[in-house]
Amino acid sequence: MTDLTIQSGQVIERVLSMELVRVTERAAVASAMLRGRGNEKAADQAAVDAMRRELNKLPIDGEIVIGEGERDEAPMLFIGERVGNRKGPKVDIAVDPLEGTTLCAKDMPGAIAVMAMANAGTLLYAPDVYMNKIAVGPGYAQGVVDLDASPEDNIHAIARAKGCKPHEVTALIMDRPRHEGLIAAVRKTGASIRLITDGDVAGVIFTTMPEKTGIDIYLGIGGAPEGVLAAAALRCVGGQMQGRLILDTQEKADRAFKMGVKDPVKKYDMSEMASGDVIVSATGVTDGALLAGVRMGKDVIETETLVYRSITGTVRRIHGEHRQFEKFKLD
Ligand code: VTB
Repeated sequence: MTDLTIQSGQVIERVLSMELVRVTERAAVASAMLRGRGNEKAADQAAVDAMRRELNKLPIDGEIVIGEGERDEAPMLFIGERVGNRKGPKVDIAVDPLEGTTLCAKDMPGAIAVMAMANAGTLLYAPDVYMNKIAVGPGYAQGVVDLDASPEDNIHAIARAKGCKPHEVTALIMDRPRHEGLIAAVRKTGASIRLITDGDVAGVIFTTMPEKTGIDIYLGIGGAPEGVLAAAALRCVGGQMQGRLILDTQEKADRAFKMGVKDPVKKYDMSEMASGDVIVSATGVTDGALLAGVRMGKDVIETETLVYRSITGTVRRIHGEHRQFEKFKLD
């Protein structure tokens, strides 16, 4: 067994966390080169290509379990694709090479490149459907909020736990017509709502650093793949999250079933979405409350990355200065 080897049940060797930083850094820089050009597809493709290239250099035997889509629709980083040099441990990989393609295309805050790596078979194989989610950061009693409780009850519970009034609570919700009722219910409590247009992986992670982001609770419906990535990050720092897939057509239910979802209405806890040792890396593409975006200097490209490890709960914020620009081209 080499230092980089993971055997099932063993700790993901920590040296790999730096390798993941490289992967999301490259994806972030590749998409940042197309930031603000109004072309979501091109920015996403650049991130996908860079991420795939870097993943394939890693000493792992990886399988994409959360990716860019199904095999026939997504030519790269599709669900089931094998990545890595096959010489290392078997791992599950979840990727969102450019989370917030619209944010990147419009150079709006909050686009990130993000991925998670875990022991094989430990990440939820979520189909590309919506997920109803609720999340709070660390420091609360287990079960303080619940996906099945009313928004009003959840806001009051958080206020009680914080020892404050509901109007001192801030919830983060995606700005969508489907959230009209949710938004009205939260507003009725007096709580403040920060609406975001996209990017709820970062939105959920905001709850883990309320002193920096001002967010106490995430509520609402976003992508299921994004839910698993967020759950993986939260597991590392000890927040709480629940999610339920929205399988509102037979086609979605069938697709989920094929991916192993036996109970279509199951409420997943964070530790069921990411049950093994996991490493999560996220690099900023555009500036945001979580991470600074890529800075394109004349001689230096700067990146900011957060890397999380569940085994120790360590979070590192890594400032990268990249000087060999040719490295960001095809290699
Ligand atoms: C969600 C959210 C993502 O896109 O998937 C969203 O989780 C799509 O939702 O963070 P809509 O269909 O309502 O637009 C993101 O915001 C970005 O990929």
